[in-house]
Amino acid sequence: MTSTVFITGATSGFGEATARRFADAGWKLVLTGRRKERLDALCAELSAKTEVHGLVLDVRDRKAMEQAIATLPAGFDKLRGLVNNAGLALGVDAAQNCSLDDWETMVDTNIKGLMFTTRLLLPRLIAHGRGASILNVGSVAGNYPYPGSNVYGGTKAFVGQFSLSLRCDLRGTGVRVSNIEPGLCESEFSLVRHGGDQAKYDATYAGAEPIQPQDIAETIFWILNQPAHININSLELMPVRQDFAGLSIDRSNNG
Ligand code: NDP
Ligand code: 8X3
Repeated sequence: MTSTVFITGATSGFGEATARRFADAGWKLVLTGRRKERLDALCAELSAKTEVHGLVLDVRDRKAMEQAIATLPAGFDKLRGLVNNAGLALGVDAAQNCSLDDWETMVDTNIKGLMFTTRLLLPRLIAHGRGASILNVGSVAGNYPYPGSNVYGGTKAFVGQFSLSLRCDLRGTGVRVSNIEPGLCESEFSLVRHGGDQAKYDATYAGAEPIQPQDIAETIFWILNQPAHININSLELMPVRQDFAGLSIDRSNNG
């Protein structure tokens, strides 16, 4: 039986690279994203290699998610992989200056979207059973605080704890759960975070030798292809040039 993987946020960055990696290996794909033109183009390209089903979907839209997943075509009823990748950060301002709308968007996408996708697809992963995997995309921001990580970091801490809890609930089903926690990676993530500001994007990556989406795709592919008796619980990866800022001290006498 051909393996199938469902990837959210396949229209750029990690999701797109991961779709290409699995297509090269002959897996069937269900790919999602909001940008229809990009999704259509990717599906058309990869359909030369494998069977691809594209879903133009906003992961925040619970009703649309329910409808789309309930009506997946025959042949996609058993999933070997779910890659919960769709997500975003908005801004790097201190909490006291942040937009509440931005915070809500991050919670709705990174927490609720991941929650909807997981719950709706669990029956198909359990139907596959032994060897199936849920791969959640967390972040180092869920493990270490830094100025401006506030709600984004909080959403990724949720991803880590939810992943561990899911493992307990899935005991006996054979379904595995992994959380990857990347540090600085070069993708549109930083354009989105900085409101499309190309100069800020360039400054983020200058001299940093960031991880590339293909590196993440390779990591995800490796995790999903571990022997069925092994669960990679979490995997944290950073560029060599990124490390830990250390504990800071305010000596301004202002607070
Ligand atoms: P990109 O911005 O390149 O990709 C994000 C993807 O998520 C896009 O395909 C986008 O598609 C999709 N997406 C965003 N919002 C929604 C939504 N509401 N509904 C459906 N799809 C959505 O960033 P990355 O590839 O870098 O990010 C992927 C994941 O990796 C995110 O969860 C991010 O938090 C995480 N991450 C990124 C790091 C980095 O440094 N780049 C490091 C650690 C983790 P569309 O806009 O078409 O909907
Ligand atoms: C994104 C990685 O280091 O920008 O999740 O927080 S970082």
